[in-house]
This record gives sequence, C-alpha cells and structure tokens, in this order.
Amino acid sequence: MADMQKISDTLIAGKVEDLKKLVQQAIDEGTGASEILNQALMPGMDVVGERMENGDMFIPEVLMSAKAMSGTLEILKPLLTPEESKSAGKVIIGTVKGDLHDIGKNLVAMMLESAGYEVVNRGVDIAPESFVEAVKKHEAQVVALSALLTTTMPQMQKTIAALKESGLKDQVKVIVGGAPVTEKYAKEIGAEGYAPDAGSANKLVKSLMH
Ligand code: B12
Repeated sequence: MADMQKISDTLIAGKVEDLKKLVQQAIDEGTGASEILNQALMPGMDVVGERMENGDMFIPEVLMSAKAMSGTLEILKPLLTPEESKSAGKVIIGTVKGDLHDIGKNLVAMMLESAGYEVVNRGVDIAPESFVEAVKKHEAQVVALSALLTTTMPQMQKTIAALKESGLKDQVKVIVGGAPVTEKYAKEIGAEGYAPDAGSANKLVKSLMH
C-alpha cells in the first residue's frame, strides 16, 4: 500500500524529483492514479494553499510545490480515465494591457492547474478585446485578471465593459487580483471575485464554479 501521507508531505516540501519517484513507485505497486491524486496530491495542495494564505509558506516554496504537482500530473494524466481527467472548469488568465508583471499571475495559474482546472494563460499586456476573444474561443467559465500597477488597474474595468458589450458577461465570472487590487475595488468595477493570493484564488474559483 502506497504511503499517501508521505506523498502529500513530499509535495508540500516541494521536492520535485522525490515526489515523481514516490508517485511512480506507488503506480508500479498498483495504486490507482486517481487514488494518488485524490488522497495524496489534492489534499497536499490544499495544505499549500492554506499555508500560503496564513503566511506560513512563501512564494519560492509555493512555486516548488506547484512545480512538483505539475511534474506528477504529467505522469498521472495518461493513466486517468477520460472521466477522471475531466477538467474542473476552464479559466482564462492574463495580466491586463500595459502591465508586464507576471510572476504572481503565473503562480495563480499554476495553483489553479494543480487543482484540476484547465488554464489558458494568455500572458502579459492583454487588451480587453483579446480577453473577449479568448472567452469566445475557449468557452471559459472564469476570467482572471492580474494588475500590479495602479495605472493599469482601470484596464480591469475596461475588460469587464468589453465582455458586457460582446454579450459574454453573463457566461463568465470575472476575478481580479494583484498587489494594488482590493476587495473594495473588485466590487466597484463589478468583478465577481477578488483574492489576495494564489492559495485563496483556488478557493475563490471553486466557489464560483458551482
Ligand atoms: C518584479 C517586479 C517587476 C519586474 C516584473 C517581472 C515579471 N516578469 O513579472 C519588472 C522589473 C519588469 C518590473 C517593471 C516595472 N515595475 Co515592477 N515590481 C516588481 C516587484 C518588485 C515584485 C512583483 C512580484 O512579482 N511580486 C511577487 C508576486 C508573487 O506577487 P503578486 O504579483 O502580488 O501576486 C500575488 C497576489 O497579488 C495575487 N495575484 C496576482 N495576480 C492575481 C490575479 C488574480 C485573478 C488573483 C485572484 C490573484 C492575483 O496572487 C499572487 C500570488 O500570491 C513589485 C514590488 C512588490 N513588492 O510587489 C514592483 C512594482 C509592482 N513595480 C512597480 C513599478 C512602478 C514598475 C515600473 C513602472 C518601473 C519602471 N519605472 O519602469 C515597471 C512597469 C513595467 C510594466 N509596464 O509593467 C511598482 C508599482 C507601483 C504602483 N502601485 O503602481 C511596484 C509596486 C514597486 C514599487 N514599490 O514602486 N517590475
């Protein structure tokens, strides 16, 4: 029987290679891919999210855990049945027009991917029209906007306006984040959600998907 706790702990510790070995070993011993995912990896990422929210884990550590998770997903994906590997939902993410900061946005994207969402990462300096186009193309349920500059925050509102104009706003929920963004600002511009960090972004998306 595979040691699920050990797999979980190794993920939380961000030991990429050790985790891959443990997961491969568990598979070789006959443990199901979905069992490893649901009993060891997902609960492990939940712990990472909580620790990040509480300030008990910092960005570089969270990045290592997210990387470790992505590494094992590559091993597990081909072993999951289509039903098991079905995405929990689709999220378009990008940094708004005029803004080139992407470290936090990529961290949010990685955490969402680890939680089973299909994430379309559009990159940086994304104009409102490009977000609209992406929502249309990918039929996403959530659009996640990142801004790190007070001067680019208004682009979030412009993106929401563009989604409304194109008639897509009823189909998607918009969430916003980035260091200068606040819950209050999110409400003011009509976004459905705000999260202060990548750990709570996962919870936020989960709550909006239902
Ligand atoms: C790294 C950095 C850069 C790098 C960016 C590299 C890159 N690839 O991202 C470079 C050097 C390119 C850069 C450039 C500039 N920068 Co700069 N930069 C920073 C710095 C030091 C760190 C940002 C960062 O990565 N933080 C770490 C990540 C993990 O945190 P985060 O981004 O906040 O993300 C977390 C949360 O906010 C949240 N989150 C983020 N996005 C989203 C999205 C959603 C949907 C959700 C739910 C959550 C969420 O989750 C993340 C993870 O927990 C900050 C200072 C700071 N301490 O924030 C300045 C800072 C943001 N930069 C600043 C400035 C002024 C600039 C420049 C204008 C400087 C210049 N004169 O050229 C340019 C602008 C370039 C541009 N057009 O974008 C100012 C902004 C001031 C302001 N309030 O407007 C800051 C605050 C520095 C300062 N104190 O003056 N910068």
